[in-house]
Order: sequence, then C-alpha cells, then structure tokens
Amino acid sequence: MTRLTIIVAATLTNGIGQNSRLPWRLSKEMAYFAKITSSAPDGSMNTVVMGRNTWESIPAKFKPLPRRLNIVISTNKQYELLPADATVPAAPVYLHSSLDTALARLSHPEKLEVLIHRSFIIGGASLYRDTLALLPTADSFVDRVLLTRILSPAFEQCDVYMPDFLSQQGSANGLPSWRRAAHAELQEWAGFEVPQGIQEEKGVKYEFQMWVR
Ligand code: FOL
Repeated sequence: MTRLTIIVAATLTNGIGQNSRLPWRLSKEMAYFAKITSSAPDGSMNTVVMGRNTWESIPAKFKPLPRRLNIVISTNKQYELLPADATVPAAPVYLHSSLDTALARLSHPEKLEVLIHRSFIIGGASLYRDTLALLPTADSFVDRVLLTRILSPAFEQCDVYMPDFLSQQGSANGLPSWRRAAHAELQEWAGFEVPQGIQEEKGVKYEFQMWVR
C-alpha cells in the first residue's frame, strides 16, 4: 500500500492558481513546502508527483526539485521534458503518461533506483482530483493533506481550484472522513518545528494545517 500525501496552498474557496502560476509569493510558506517535501532519512528520498502544468510552472532554476524524485504526468505521449538546467543539482525525473503507471511504479520499489520515504502529490487541480478519488482498497491511497489555508485576502482572481476535499466526506462514496490533526501531530509527522496559528507574510494571512483520514 502506497500512502500518498497531498500538499497544497489554497484559499478559503480552494483557489490554488492564477494565470498558470501561484496567486501569491510567500517565501516562508514555500520554504515549508521545500522542507517538508525534502526531509527524508539518510539513504532515502521523497517523491513529488505532479501534473504537466505544475511542472511547467516551476521556475527553471528550481527544477527538477532538488533532493526529491520528481514524477511528471502528461497524457500527451509526445510530451518531452526539457533538458535540466545545468545549474540545478541533479535530481531524478520520471515522465509517465498516466497516473496509474506512475502509482504502479511507486508501489514497486524494485523498479526505482532510490529508496523512497514518502510520496507527495504536489498538484495541480486535476491530479488532486484524481488522487483524492482513489479508494482505500486500491494499492495507492491519499490518507493525508498538508493544507496551507490562505485566510486573507480572498484572492478572488484565482482561475484554478482544487476539489473541496472536506465536502467529499462520508461513507456514501466508500471513503473515510477527514479529521483535522492537532498541531503537535503535524510537527511530529514533519519532524521539525512548524509555526502554529495564523502566519502573516506580505499582508497575506495563512495557517499550516494537516488533515488525515
Ligand atoms: N504546497 C504549498 N504548501 N505551497 C505551495 O506553494 C505549493 N506549490 C505547489 C504545490 N504544493 C504547494 C506547486 N507549485 C515550487 C514552485 C511552484 C510549486 C511548487 C514548488 C518551487 O520552486 N519550489 C522550490 C523552492 C523554491 C524557493 O525556495 O523559492 C523547492 O525546492 O521546493
């Protein structure tokens, strides 16, 4: 069983993007993303699984995301990854033409050249939707969401939204319901101190949350 963790920063109405990029630039929030997705015991690595639009949205100087196994999904079989920027420390990148084959590879560690610690789904909207719909009986399942809730301003100009995972609750669809973990549980899982309560950067208020099911 591959447990998957979604990591996302989203407004109160679930806005996550605007004009093919993040609607905000919050350096401490981004540092949290980088730290939590990179932290792995010696000799292992985490994976970051992303859709093609998300891959293209990452600045050239940060991709492939260093110290992580990058997996990019594009259903366009002609799609090619551009050669890596030589200034970025080499990190492995795999290109897959479906979520199924990407997840199958993750659940067969012998097919990977590195030892995997945790796997993160880093977006965008369609990958969040597809992975949230996986059933607990499948061999991959999203059991955790690291949500940075952007509280204000509203960022009403967003043009990409993540699915409202908290409203997809209940046993009707065969999925267990979500529970917000206490801050101590988030820190314990992260393995480092995470700022608690409402954070403010450049006039933007947000909060680090962890949800589990
Ligand atoms: N989750 C959270 N909490 N915040 C985000 O901004 C976020 N962004 C994405 C997915 N989940 C998220 C997708 N977008 C980079 C850029 C865009 C992006 C994800 C990552 C990026 O360049 N990351 C670098 C750090 C760059 C820096 O320090 O400014 C990295 O090494 O992770």
